[in-house]
Amino acid sequence: TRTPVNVTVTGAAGQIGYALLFRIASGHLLGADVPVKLRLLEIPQGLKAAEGTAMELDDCAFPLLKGIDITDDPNVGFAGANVALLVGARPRTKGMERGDLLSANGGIFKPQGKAINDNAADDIKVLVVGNPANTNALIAQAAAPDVPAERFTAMTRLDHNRAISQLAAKTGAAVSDIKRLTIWGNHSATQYPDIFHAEIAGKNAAETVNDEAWLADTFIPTVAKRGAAIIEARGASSAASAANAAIDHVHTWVNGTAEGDWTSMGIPSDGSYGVPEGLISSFPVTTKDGRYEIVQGLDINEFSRARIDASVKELAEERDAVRGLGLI
Ligand code: NAX
Repeated sequence: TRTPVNVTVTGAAGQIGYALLFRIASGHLLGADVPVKLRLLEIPQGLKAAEGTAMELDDCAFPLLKGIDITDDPNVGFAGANVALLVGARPRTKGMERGDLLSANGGIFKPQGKAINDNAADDIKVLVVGNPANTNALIAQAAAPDVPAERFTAMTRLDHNRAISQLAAKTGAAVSDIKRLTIWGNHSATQYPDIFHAEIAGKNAAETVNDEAWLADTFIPTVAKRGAAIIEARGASSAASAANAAIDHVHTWVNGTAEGDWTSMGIPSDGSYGVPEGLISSFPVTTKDGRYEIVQGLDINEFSRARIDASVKELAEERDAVRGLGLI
């Protein structure tokens, strides 16, 4: 029998946590044959609700779930962790400036990065979901000098999935026929969903759509502002779809992309496509054997270049701001 994989989830008592934990425990994160141990990391006020969720997890009698620990101590929460999903974050509240937001999250992600550095397993893989996800990932990574930098990733898979769904709706294609879509840049309103290399049932997506006005004025803003539209409709931010994207991100990272396809992940740049080295930016990646590689050699047209550059500029500004605050 296989040794269970230790999966740590922060913000476990939150709404994404509630949508995420049951799918991890039922085998959707790593595979239907992979036993898991869950570690739920919360702040003290969240512990009781996390215990309630753990009771419900028990009540599912999931065959793959080999244990649940609950803690408010990051050193305990990340001890022996193979996979860490950093979901808990400090949301922007009314009147909060960007600097306040970045420093509040620095107060979470810097100590968590250090706790990962000091306690996690050697093969640790980290996904940051909590916003601002890319820069929070950068802060955690900087606090974990002994962990290879490429193990720190940020979630743009929800944006990726949203873009596939919008493109399918526009063209009448099945979502499963859409391949090679890319989200570039920051998980923010500046993100750039790129269909110039995407394929719909083997045909180029941009040529199939053949409508640059739709692309610029409908598709891109709909994908970028989808989070706000969900809040408007649901009265609460995306939770099940965000949890689903976190499952997809890690599952793809661990189990590989399909032949001929790729996915989008926020990862430390190696300088590819003119994105300054070290920024955690979304790229097209293929994955295999638990590793990812940036898809190389794509032609970037002027339309795409301007939008990638704008999002990357925002990432550089966030990095400079957290550097100024002494967080990296
Ligand atoms: P909730 O407010 O429902 O839950 C957050 C939980 O985190 C709370 O239970 C809180 O007690 C806990 N928490 C706070 N600080 C913590 C710490 N230091 N250690 C451990 N736990 C801590 O938020 P939810 O809707 O679950 O969203 C979580 C995060 O995901 C937010 O930052 C949100 O902005 C972000 N999102 C990111 C998305 C992405 O695509 N990257 C999309 C969905 C979501 O908006």
